[in-house]
Amino acid sequence: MSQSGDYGAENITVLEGLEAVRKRPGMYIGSTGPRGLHHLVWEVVDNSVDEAMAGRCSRIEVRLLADGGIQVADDGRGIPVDEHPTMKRSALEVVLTVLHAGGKFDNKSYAVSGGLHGVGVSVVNALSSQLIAEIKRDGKRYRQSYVRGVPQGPVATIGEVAEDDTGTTITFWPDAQVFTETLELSWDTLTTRFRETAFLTAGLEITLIDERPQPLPDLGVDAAPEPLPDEDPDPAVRQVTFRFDGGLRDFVTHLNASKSPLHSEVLSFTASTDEGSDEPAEVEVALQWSADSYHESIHTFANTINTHEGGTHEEGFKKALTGVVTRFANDQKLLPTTGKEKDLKLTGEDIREGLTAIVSVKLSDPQFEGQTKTKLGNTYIRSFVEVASNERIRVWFEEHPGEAKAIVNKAVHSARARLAARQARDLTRRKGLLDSGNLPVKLAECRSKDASATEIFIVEGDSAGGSSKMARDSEIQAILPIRGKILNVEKARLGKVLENKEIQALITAIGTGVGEDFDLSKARYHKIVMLMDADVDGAHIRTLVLTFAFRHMRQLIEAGYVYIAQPPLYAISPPGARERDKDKIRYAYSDRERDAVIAQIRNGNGNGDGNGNQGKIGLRRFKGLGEMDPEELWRTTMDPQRRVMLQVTMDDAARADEMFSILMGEDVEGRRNFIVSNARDVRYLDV
Ligand code: 0RA
Repeated sequence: MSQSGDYGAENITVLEGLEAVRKRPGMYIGSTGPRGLHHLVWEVVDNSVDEAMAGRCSRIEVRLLADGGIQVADDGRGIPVDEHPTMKRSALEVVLTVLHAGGKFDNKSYAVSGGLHGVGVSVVNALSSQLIAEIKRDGKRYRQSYVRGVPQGPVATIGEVAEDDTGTTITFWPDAQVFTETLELSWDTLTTRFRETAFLTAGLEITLIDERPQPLPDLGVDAAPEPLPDEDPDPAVRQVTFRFDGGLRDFVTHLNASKSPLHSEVLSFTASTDEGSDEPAEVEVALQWSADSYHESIHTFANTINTHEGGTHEEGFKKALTGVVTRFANDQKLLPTTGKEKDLKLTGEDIREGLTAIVSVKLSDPQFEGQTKTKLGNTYIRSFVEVASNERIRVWFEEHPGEAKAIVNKAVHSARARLAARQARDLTRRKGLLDSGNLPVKLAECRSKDASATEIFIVEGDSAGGSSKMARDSEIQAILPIRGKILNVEKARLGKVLENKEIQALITAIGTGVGEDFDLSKARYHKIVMLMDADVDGAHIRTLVLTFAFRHMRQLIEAGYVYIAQPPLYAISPPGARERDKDKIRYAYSDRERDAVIAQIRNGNGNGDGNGNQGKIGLRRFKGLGEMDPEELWRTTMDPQRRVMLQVTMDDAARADEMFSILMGEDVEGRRNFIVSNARDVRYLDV
């Protein structure tokens, strides 16, 4: 509390507020794990994005500093530094210390705001061991620094700049006392989010620069590890810039990159409520059907926040789409009127088969509902989006009759396939192929029949299946080995998917059924664990299984039943420790961790021999689960008392689905590269 000046009532309130945040960080940022850590970055960047949405900022640069700090710089107007009339302190200090002040302390500044998960930068400040704000405004450069939310002095003028040079730079160091689990930000999580933000804010340029030290090159270990297949061979500073002048149209084109469009032009439009409306809102939509895709992929956003659980904007859009296409089909007499198909009707799902769409709304008072607070609840948005979409899609259909007919024809095909699939499913059901009475032969069942206590490990290949069978606790752990490439579920309808033996085994073992027949209460295990090798094939098959679950067994993910096991990548034994000195072996789950463990042993913090002996450190790399003996697999990965597993969230599943759609094109090389560069990311899937 080195700040000069008196501490009046406001100060006490402020300190109490920050104290509350430090006491219960989870209440403000959800968790103190990796998710909460990333939340800090979103919070700061979203403030700059707000400035961009107000049309006042065109570039944001995010820098991951070598010392663990995160720097977010924008070229907006700069947070005002003049004295706030009631708070008797600079506006900057109010933003950084008063809960919920955010960038919106001056309500007129923004019509809409994305910082809506929106706890405000003051929360970031409270949870940072240090934070420095630098503002360029009115020809001057200002600076103020904080320690755990407490200002270290008033705002200081530290230099001059050109009158038109403005912007805000916030640099913060997440507090190790708060984020005890990890301080490591995931490159892939950050780039995914920033790419999305850039798509949603056309013209905004977002750059991410990673200055963190890369894994140490020479460790002097006895066996220098060859690079993993997913390891960047040139660990230079990573940097990427996202900017999409086409906004949502570019987003749709990106998502459909590996597909064949049914119509070349992306259908897109924007609409806003009338000037002076009580409930001002804007909607932006882009959509395109693909000829060779059989599922729908609708992504919705409210104030740039991904509304994974949908909500009123999605409902309004779907209703309009079904209405317009159905009316067009009827008016143009495109539906069969004779023969055994004369009663064929198009459902919304038929119409959305092969559709990729983005619906983005902006509004001033978004209500977020649902399990993960990612479902938009404002009812007026439903009719606003519906009316706007109705009109604009109808006009596009009238102006593009050829394309419109192709779209309707695709829907008719889908309706036929839906009826055929129902018959196929009935048949499959009659044959009992998906019944739990008919458990797959490859399943090594557990003894307990109490679903809430049991787990099933889905493992890849027979040899991994063998070790995990020996490793497991057969009372509560079942093993289902599945073979290699199960099936490309991207380009197949459910009916076709169900013919696949590996998929059948999976469904039967889980017990819930799929699609319309899904019944969560029939789940035979409450933990469904994917246990795959930490390599490209493992990542591939995990993505396949996740995508299948996302599309056809979604409630399984929503219920939190799906997990990813975390087998270690390395076993490290200190000098002198023999291979079988089990207690002394340390395990590492990433290259960085491997290096940290080795450094620790070298510095004598680990299990040295006490004589300063710098002998050889033993390093084993597990190329696959098959290389671990059963006891080791149990100890590191399967033992409920010791293992760490990632619970798959809808976010992860949606991302896997998206990744999958992009991957499954004909471009095999591009696909391989994508999997390789993302394989590492599975470790952060809970973010
Ligand atoms: C309120 C008013 C004004 C700017 C901002 C907030 C602002 C906040 C942030 C947070 C990160 N970057 C930001 N950039 C700007 C300016 C009002 C005016 O100049 O008229």
